[in-house]
Amino acid sequence: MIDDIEVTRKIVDRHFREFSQRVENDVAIAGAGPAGLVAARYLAEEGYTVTIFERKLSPGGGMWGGGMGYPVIVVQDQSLEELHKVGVKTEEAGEGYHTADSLESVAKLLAGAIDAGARVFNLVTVEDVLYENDRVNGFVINSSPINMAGLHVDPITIRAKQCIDATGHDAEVCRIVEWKTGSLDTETGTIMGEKSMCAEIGEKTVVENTREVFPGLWVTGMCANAVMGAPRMGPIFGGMLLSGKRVAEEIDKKL
Ligand code: 48F
Repeated sequence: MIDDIEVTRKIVDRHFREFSQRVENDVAIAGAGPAGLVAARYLAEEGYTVTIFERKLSPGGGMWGGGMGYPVIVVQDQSLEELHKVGVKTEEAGEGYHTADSLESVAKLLAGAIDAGARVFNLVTVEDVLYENDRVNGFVINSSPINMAGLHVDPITIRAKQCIDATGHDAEVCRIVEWKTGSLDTETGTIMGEKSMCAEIGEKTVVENTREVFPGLWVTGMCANAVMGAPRMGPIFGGMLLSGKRVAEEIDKKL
């Protein structure tokens, strides 16, 4: 016999047990796009407690839709390994390009992060940072449905030794930190703003721009280019994957 109340109890018990284990983390990541997922996998593989908070129901960010909704992504020779490591099948397309199914890519990057031990909480929006000892020391989070409805409900807070802004084009966490502290470690001290499409430059700079922009706060993926004033790139994802790897390597040196 199935007791509906037992089903409820099992969900509530497990969720709050797991959530309670993640209120103190080694690394917290805002956004489960490709950069955040790759960073989470590498850091979790090193044995760190890593939690991703993703605003939407589905992790994966801009990768699901490939280019203009055609579910195919492109990567270059240098980043091919990052897809193969999680078992994504790729097709050689000539001149150093490779293609992959965008749905398979998201599914396997997500599975790779979870299998390595990272925890993803979806439907959670990072709306501020925990600011302690002159550094970012965690995230202030709220339920996305509460946030989207504009309800006046106070958020809750989680702590992390290092925090990553992987929120993509909008650089949402950096925007909050810029607004509330008045300064980021960029050329201008502010968010410099994403530039128009140029994959040739954007794919390189997204890796170079992956770094700590405020004590305790790192940027990865499209957020790194948005903060540093570098170009966007289209549905070519090598830079996102390599940026996720880079932020994990840099944070590993700090922890
Ligand atoms: O946008 P997104 O995929 O960022 P990314 O990992 O990759 C960029 C590419 O998809 C693409 C591109 C490729 O060349 O340029 O745009 O840098 O994923 C960002 C994720 O962050 C979530 C958002 O829903 C998405 O899944 N997100 C954004 N703001 C918040 C957030 C927030 N405040 N709290 C939690 N999640």
